[in-house]
Amino acid sequence: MASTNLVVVLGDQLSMSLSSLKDVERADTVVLMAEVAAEASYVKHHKKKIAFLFSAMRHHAQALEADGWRVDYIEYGASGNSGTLCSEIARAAKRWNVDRVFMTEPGEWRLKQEFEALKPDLACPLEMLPDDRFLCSHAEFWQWSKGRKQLRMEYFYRDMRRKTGLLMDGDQPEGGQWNYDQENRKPAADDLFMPNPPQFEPDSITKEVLALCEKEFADHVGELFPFWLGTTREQAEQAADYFFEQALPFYGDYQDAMLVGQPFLYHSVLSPYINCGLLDPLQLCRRAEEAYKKGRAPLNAVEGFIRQIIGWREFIRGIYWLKMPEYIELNALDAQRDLPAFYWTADTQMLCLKEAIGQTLQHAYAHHIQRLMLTGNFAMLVGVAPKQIHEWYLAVYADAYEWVELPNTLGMSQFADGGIFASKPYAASGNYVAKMSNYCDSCTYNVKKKTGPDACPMNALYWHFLSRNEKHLAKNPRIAQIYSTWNRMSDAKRKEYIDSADAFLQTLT
Ligand code: FAD
Ligand code: DLZ
Repeated sequence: MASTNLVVVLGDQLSMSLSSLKDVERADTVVLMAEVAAEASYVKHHKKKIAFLFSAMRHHAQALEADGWRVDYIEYGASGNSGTLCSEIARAAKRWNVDRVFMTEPGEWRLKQEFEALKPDLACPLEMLPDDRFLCSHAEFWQWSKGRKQLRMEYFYRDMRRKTGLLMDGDQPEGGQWNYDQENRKPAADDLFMPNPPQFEPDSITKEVLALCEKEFADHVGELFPFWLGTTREQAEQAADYFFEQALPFYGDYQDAMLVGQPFLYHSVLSPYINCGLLDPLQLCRRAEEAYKKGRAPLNAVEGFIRQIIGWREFIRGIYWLKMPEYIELNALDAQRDLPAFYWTADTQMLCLKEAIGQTLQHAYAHHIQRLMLTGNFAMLVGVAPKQIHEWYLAVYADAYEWVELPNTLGMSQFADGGIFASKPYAASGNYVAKMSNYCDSCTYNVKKKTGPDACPMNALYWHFLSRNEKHLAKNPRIAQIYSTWNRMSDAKRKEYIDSADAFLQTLT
């Protein structure tokens, strides 16, 4: 070999056309992939998430080899596995006596710092390349954000529509509107046909990984079996096919709906595959656009899906890299409560939370409204410390990586960043849950009652949250109206709410 390159491929970089692989020759290159204890345990990730990622990594290594790459794959139990990515890179650089180390930059600030710190310890240069699987580079987002008083996804999204040409009619949005969200708030009827994402039978690689996870991560959250996630690119494509055929047409209408026993509804359940690199987000958007053009899905569904990906997903990543490392420390509402124990067990009488957490423990999945308006809303109402709820979300979902999870949690769901990109807290009482779901119909608590031990706790907690945060929130024009309702109530009524919420909070462990 003339000069030897080591290309490091991380667990969420399972794309064949990664930037780090573009400018090197197969003959001069060793690809390093490593399953390491530090990444599996820096939060105690859901067992299914680790099994999914390790199996997807092993399958990806095979796909790279089939494509002519030489892969040095370090399994979790391999002798000499030092347990961290940095020390595995250092070991491999020595083992292969390489001249240069390349990698596509990691998705998390923490890792980027670790790799920067590794550079002086290596005998050769380490170069991090931009992750071009995203539409918007860090520099572009910084440029977009510069000088803006408010960072709002909607305006960023319009730029991404113009940039990609997705759903554009010349320089105008298809159908005359940029956003059809108003049409996307139908509650689902109990008897609606619900597609279920395809379930994949574990192959021998996955079975081996499942045995490993059962042994090594027994004390981690969540249920390993039944294991149904796809772990190859082909299976991820099958899951996408299924979504486009069965669910996309109704995706818009029922995007905010929730139903007992229905964890997936019309959501795509593609985020685990997108975030680890098995599916290409822009290609998915192009397929959705094609479905609209061929009359197979309505505009509100297709626009909604495309907005989540080129709008929210890109915007959230932009916020993460713009605001880290300070962002993770923010606690604008000074919330200090410990995360309630039932977040780890689903052992609660509140049916909405029992369902959302129960399916999370089972599938490592909950859809957006469950994350935002159930587990997120409740944590904010009771005042959970942002770092604790952040670490919970990062651990429990198969799609969770800090770059996407942190701003969604701290900013969107907890308002812990004081409104860097959300114009108001997503706070809601039981009323919202009753409107968008059928959870309340069979709940122990009565959503129509406002206070007292059998009233839905979220009703009094909602006012407790607003009352105790008045100094932070009362000036926000988007909730001024709610504060005037609160201030028009009699002292006795307000006291009843506060006492009822306090009584509930005292029972919360
Ligand atoms: P769909 O509803 O089918 O949406 C299609 C795709 O759009 C998703 O696959 C995803 O790639 C993208 N998307 C949708 N909403 C968002 C969003 N707000 N931010 C970024 N991408 C989005 N998403 C993650 O990918 N990882 C996380 O760790 C994560 N943590 C979250 C934490 C909280 C508190 C909240 C409120 C949201 C979080 N989200 C996260 C966003 C969203 O809930 C998930 O992307 C979505 O539920 C994934 O399921 P799906 O693939 O069925 O999504
Ligand atoms: C999430 C994760 C896990 C559980 N394990 C590994 C691993 O063993 N090896 C690896 O390269 N990556 C893993 N990852 C993903 C990394 O944590 C990921 O690259 C960062 O979260 C950056 O987004």
